[in-house]
Amino acid sequence: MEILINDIYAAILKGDNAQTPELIQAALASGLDASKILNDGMVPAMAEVGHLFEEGEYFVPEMLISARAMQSGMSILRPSLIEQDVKPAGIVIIGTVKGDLHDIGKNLVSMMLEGGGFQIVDLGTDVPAQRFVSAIEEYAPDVIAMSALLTTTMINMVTAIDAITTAGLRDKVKVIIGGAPVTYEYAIQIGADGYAPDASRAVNLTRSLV
Ligand code: B1M
Repeated sequence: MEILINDIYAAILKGDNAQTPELIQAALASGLDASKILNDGMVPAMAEVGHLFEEGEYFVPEMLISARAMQSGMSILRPSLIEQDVKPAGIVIIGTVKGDLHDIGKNLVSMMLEGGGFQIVDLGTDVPAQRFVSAIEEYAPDVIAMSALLTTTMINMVTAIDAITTAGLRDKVKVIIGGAPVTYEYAIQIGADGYAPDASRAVNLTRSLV
């Protein structure tokens, strides 16, 4: 049993997109608990990926490859998790703000958060302020995560936070922001609850807020 968990950990760490789902299938077939596979194999593997990225041993491509293996594994594991009613670490709504079509970084943040055990609702790109509001009403998330890659669209984070406040929902969610032009100072300035410079730190930040 332990061998399978360790194998799953190793497969995700090296980003083996073919082996990861096969091993998870085998682990489930051998009677291993879905939550054990997730919490003892998959989540620690992604945490290590984040650690290696922060240490400068992994770069964005390695992180992406591991995150894809994690996602392939999740597609096998998800039905069993739902069946067992395993609760996520929290619900995160993520989107790239209005006017902005960049989604590579946002998708990476989303994948790493899923790897961290969070349930993700991805609103995509070019997300209008009111869509964040309606998504809060629909999904009751713990965190709203906004991404922007353009200096001209960063301002739409303010518009979104204002809309959330006007709707009377600001005290119901934490707001985190990120993206190449965004800074910690900007997060403070616009009244966000946090800023992360990369996908790995976005997971740590989200954990600290939930
Ligand atoms: Co665009 N683009 N682009 N582009 N593009 C940039 C951002 C730019 C810096 C290039 C340049 O001029 N040097 C520049 C912005 C300049 C500025 O605003 N200061 C720029 C421009 C100008 C434009 C257009 C306006 C070009 C034009 O049409 N004239 C146009 C705008 C379109 C629009 O959005 N309305 C445009 C279009 C495009 C493409 C469509 C061609 C394509 C996007 C494809 C896609 O995303 N599906 C594209 C690309 C690929 C880039 C560059 C080359 C790469 C961005 C990327 O994916 N990086 C970029 C130049 C660059 O960054 N070197 C550029 C890899 C990714 C993993 O990193 O997204 O930074 P990043 O995400 C990181 C962190 O930022 C952080 O974590 C991620 C991973 O660790 N992070 C978060 C991101 N979101 C986060 C959220 C968080 C926390 C962390 O919490 C919520």
